[in-house]
Amino acid sequence: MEKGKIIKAISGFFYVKTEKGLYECKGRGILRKEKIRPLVGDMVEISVKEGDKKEGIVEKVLPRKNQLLRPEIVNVDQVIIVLSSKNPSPSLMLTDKIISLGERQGLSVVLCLNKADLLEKEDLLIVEMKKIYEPVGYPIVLTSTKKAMGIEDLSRELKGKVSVFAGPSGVGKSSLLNAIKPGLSLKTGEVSERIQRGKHTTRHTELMEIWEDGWVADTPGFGHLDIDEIPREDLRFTFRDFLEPMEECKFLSCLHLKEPNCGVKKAVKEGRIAKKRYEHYEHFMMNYETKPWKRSGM
Ligand SMILES: Nc1nc2c(ncn2[C@@H]2O[C@H](COP(=O)(O)OP(=O)(O)OP(=O)(O)O)[C@@H](O)[C@H]2O)c(=O)[nH]1
Ligand SMILES: [Mg+2]
Ligand SMILES: [Zn+2]
Repeated sequence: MEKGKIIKAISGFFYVKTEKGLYECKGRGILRKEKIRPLVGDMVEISVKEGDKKEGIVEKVLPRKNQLLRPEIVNVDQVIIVLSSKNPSPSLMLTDKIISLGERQGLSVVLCLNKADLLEKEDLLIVEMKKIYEPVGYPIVLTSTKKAMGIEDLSRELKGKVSVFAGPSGVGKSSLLNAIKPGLSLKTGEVSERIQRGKHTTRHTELMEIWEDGWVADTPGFGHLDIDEIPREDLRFTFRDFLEPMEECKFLSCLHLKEPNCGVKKAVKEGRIAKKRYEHYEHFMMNYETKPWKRSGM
């Protein structure tokens, strides 16, 4: 039996990296029966087929540390949220969604604002994002693959961790990885002029060991994310900037919406919580309310 890590999964095949090299594997039938679907990032045990073709069978999936649904990957330490400053323009609402989903899985979060070459250095967008996210504790790295800017800074954030690049199609996730490690030669694609959206060039999540102590996953871009996998009552705990002000709420059960004597709303008023962050929280909470059938067990 060999131990390894699934780095890619394509149409029923799992590519498992072991100390003895890369094996193309099928899953053992029992896994399907037990409803265990091996995923990229999984540590697995494989039995190796005889012969020199480097084929095997995934026999066992070891316990997972965490799991993201979109992009689908397990056992990561950190999410790098990649946004582009233009073409397509960034959505801070989507950013806050990814942050909450990441926080829920215990991941650290780094924001990467790519295509910085399309902005002035002190563009309002940069100023706004720094003002909102840096005080919460999320670093923002400005990058441009066209001007080879910020690539070192981004590389530094990746050292010693398993990171997943997440963000819309066309923001430059694969381009950034190519800039960080030119040998990767990942496929990149144009952004559609007409609708200002990427063309979903990357089709599969792939984990790459870019240094001895750093793994990174390139992933397909997504347009839409559901926050509903977080129970509504728990969403407040995924807003890190709410945690301290929350201690002043009169009610432990306070959801920071219409309740009296709410520490979070007070902090928003006093500027200790960014208004945008609170607005997004409120928006997410209202959206759960309009979709009651999605709530637990219904
Ligand atoms: N101006 C500018 N364009 C960039 C930069 N980085 C990437 N691009 C362009 O943006 C387009 C999309 O890049 P990709 O790397 O394919 O984007 P992606 O995020 O991997 O997209 P998907 O795989 O579809 O999710 C390409 O045309 C790149 O040349 C940048 O820093 N500045
Ligand atoms: Mg890509
Ligand atoms: Zn409150």
